[in-house]
Parts: sequence; structure tokens; C-alpha cells
Amino acid sequence: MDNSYDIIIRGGTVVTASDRFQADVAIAADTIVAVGRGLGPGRREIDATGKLVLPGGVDAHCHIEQLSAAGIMNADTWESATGSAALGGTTTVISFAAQHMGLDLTQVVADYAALARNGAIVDYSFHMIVSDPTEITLRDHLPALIREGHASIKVFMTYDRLRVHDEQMLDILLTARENGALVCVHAENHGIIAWMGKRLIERGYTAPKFHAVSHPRVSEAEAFNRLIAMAALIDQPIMIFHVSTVEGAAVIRRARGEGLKVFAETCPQYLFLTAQDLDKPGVEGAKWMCSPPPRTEMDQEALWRALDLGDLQTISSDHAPYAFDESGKLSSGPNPTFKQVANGLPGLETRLPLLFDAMVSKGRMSLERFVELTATAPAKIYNLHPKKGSIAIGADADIVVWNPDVSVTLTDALMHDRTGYTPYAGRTVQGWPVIVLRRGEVIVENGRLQAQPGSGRFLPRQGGWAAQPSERLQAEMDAERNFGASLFSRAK
Ligand code: DUC
Ligand code: ZN
Ligand code: ZN
Repeated sequence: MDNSYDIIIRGGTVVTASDRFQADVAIAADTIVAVGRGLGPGRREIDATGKLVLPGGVDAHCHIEQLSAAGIMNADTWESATGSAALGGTTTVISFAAQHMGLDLTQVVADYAALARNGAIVDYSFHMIVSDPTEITLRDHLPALIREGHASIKVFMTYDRLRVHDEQMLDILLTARENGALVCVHAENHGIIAWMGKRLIERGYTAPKFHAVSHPRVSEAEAFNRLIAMAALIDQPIMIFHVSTVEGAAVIRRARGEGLKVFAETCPQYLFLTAQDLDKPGVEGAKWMCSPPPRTEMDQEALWRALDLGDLQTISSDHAPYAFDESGKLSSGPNPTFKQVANGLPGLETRLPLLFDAMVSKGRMSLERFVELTATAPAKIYNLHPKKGSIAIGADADIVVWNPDVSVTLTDALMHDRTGYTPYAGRTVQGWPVIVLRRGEVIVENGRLQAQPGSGRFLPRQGGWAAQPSERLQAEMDAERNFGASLFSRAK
């Protein structure tokens, strides 16, 4: 009987969120079946001597083949986006199914699922963007979709055609609570941003650098506070996306200190870029425009500290690729005002190399924390663990063999997504993924992608967030029972 393994990754340093150790990793079919010394033989042996053996990255916030509310299409297809993710060491993504006004959410999710089914190269799941929380959406569609494995909802507090107002937010939080879903939020104060933008444009300040001015830092902290108050009223866990400021991080720290169920992420653009990157001749700075905008070095330091302290738990790319041409950033013509430029940066492929360089090569954080922030923590928060996000017996064999010594200078030409540029061109990073396995299949080797579009699998994620009511909610519910109402349930 042939009792050899399908693949042995031999002689590397295995790293998890808690440990690092010298070991071989044995794979049978799509699963890790043994971790130990002297394992084997394997039908295929991968020599990892001098290399790190890491869990594949989990990028829990990326926009793929998504139509913006203004009707602008992402530069990427599922194939190009997830191919670039794989080449950067990421083997799981959570993308979006974006409901625009008037659309049926069930149909929206089916449409995005069909795109992913055809093109995905890494495994994937969806957050459902809800911008039109109609009665049928809340009562029927969301509960059914959550049961089918779409256990997170994304809501915007800004953007004219996407945002929900406070009462709608409360409805969505309550629906999420009753069905065990997590609510992820783009939290910025819409009124402040609209007011600032209008005045800047009226006065002729139209260049991309004024995009950053139009999103004052208080607009973030205000929205965080209001969102957290609403989530506390409903007792619903939330994930605050792309934290960018000192003040925002402080709001989250306080809320978590009070025991509220608040998770938060930041992104490489807030750790490595500043508002000055938008200050380029002509409209070139549009390439660095995202929302919230990159801020200052002081904010970068505050975000690193918040990561250190555990106030922020994950680092996602917020990959939102728009080409620097009439199909994307310049869809309003060659000289748009900053208000006419699509917001977003590419980042799926560069997330892990940039973070490895800053954290591990430059010594800011440990290897274990790098793994935790980029793979294990997002897998746990979004209910993908233990299949994803770690190297353990029984986990999917999503593994990156990482060379910690090689230096790579990032260039536009090196990237494999279809944006046509990287905001990090010219930076040299130390550390690069050399072999990537997805469920036991080698999908990247020698810098080449070798996977079929459509070979990525949908990952249903069950709810499970509906916890015991907090003392605060229990008190509210006890009080309303006294007069016979049930305000905190959808049933009247
Ligand atoms: N801002 C968003 O809100 N979404 C995508 C990208 C961006 O910059
Ligand atoms: Zn956002
Ligand atoms: Zn986003």
C-alpha cells in the first residue's frame, strides 16, 4: 500500500499566530494531515530550508468586479484580482455583493456569486452591501441569505447613493442581531464630507489633494461614536472598516474598554501613505485617492500602536482597483475635480509583502503577530477558522512558502491585477512569497500563477454572533416587557 503523502513541505520554519518551530508539513488531498519532524515520504517534496511556512493570507475586505454606485466598474475581474492575490500570498478573500438602490438583494448576491464561480482562483466569501433596506430585504431576504452562509453585512454611512441613515442603520443592526450576522461599516460623517467638498469645489480647490481636506479627521471619530452608540443600543457586534486616524483609534479603544463588541481593521494605505501622496502635478494624485484618505505620519504611528495593543485586530487591503484612464479614475474626463474621481486603490498583491517588510524585516512586530493580523484573526472574526487562517492538522492546506531574505522593488509592471499601477511603486520590500498552495494545490511557483479560473471555492460562513444579550439590552428588554412592547425584536 502506498502510504506516502501527496506533498511534504520539508525543513522550513512553520509559523502560526502563537508559535514558530522547525517542522515538515504533510498534505493529503486538500488538507494538512501532519506537522512534525522527519515526515514522509511525499509524492512531491517542497524544500523549504531557510524559508518560512505560513498560513495563506486572509484578506477580509476587497472589492472585486464591483460596480460603483456611480456606475464605474472595477478594473479587475475575479480572475485578475484573485490571481494577483495568490501571487501576493493571499489564499482567501472576502469580497462584496453590492446592492444599489432599488435592487433585489437576493438577485444581487446570485449575480456576484456567478461572477466569482467563473473566475475565482482563491477561496472566497461575500459581505452583503445593503444600501436599500426595504421591508422585504430586512424581513425575508437578509435572514435567508445569512442562513445560506452570507453571515456579514456591509453598510456605508457616507456616499450619496449608498449610505443609510441612522434609523435604517438601527433596522439593519437589529436584523443582523436576530440572525447572528456581523455588521461591517464604512463610518464617516456624510454631512461634513459633503459640506467640505462643496465649499472646496466652489472656491476652485479641485485637485486630488483636496480630497484629503474634504474628509476632516473629525468626520471619522464622529461617525464611529454614533455607530457605536447605535450598536450598543441594539447590542450588535460591529466591525469598523479602515480606521485611519488617531482619534478614530481612540474611540475604538474606549468602546472596547467599556466591553462593547467592536472590532476594527486598518489597511496598508493608512500605515504607509500620507495625504501628501495625493499632492502630485495635474490629476496624477488621483491614483492615491481612497476614502477615508491617507492621513499623517502621526496617524500611522497611532495605528501601529493600536495594532500593538489589540484595539485593531485585522489588516485588510480594501483593494478597490480603478484604472488611471477613462474606464476608471478619469471616467469624467481628463481633468476631473476630486469629487468626480472614483475612490480606491489596488492592494491585494502588495498587502502581505508590505506588511512583512514593515513588521518582520524592519522589526516592528513579531512573525507570529504578522500571521495573526493578516490571516488568523480575520479567519476567526469572520468564521472561517479553523479551516482557514492557520497551519494545523485538519486545516485546509492553504500555505505560503515565504523567502524572508529576498528584496523586491515594487513597480507597476510587477503587479498582476488590471489597475495598471501600484501606489507603492519604487518601494523596496524585504520578504516575498515564493510558493503558494491553495487546498493542497500549488498555484504559484517561481513567480508564475498556475491555477484555473473558477477553481476557487465559495466558503459559506454561518452566523453565530447573536450572543447572550448584554446587561444593558437585558435591562431594556425587561423594562419594555413591563408595558407589553417588544421594541428590540422585529416582531411587533
Ligand atoms: N473607499 C470605499 O469606501 N470603498 C472602496 C475604496 C475606497 O477608497
Ligand atoms: Zn469603505
Ligand atoms: Zn472598501
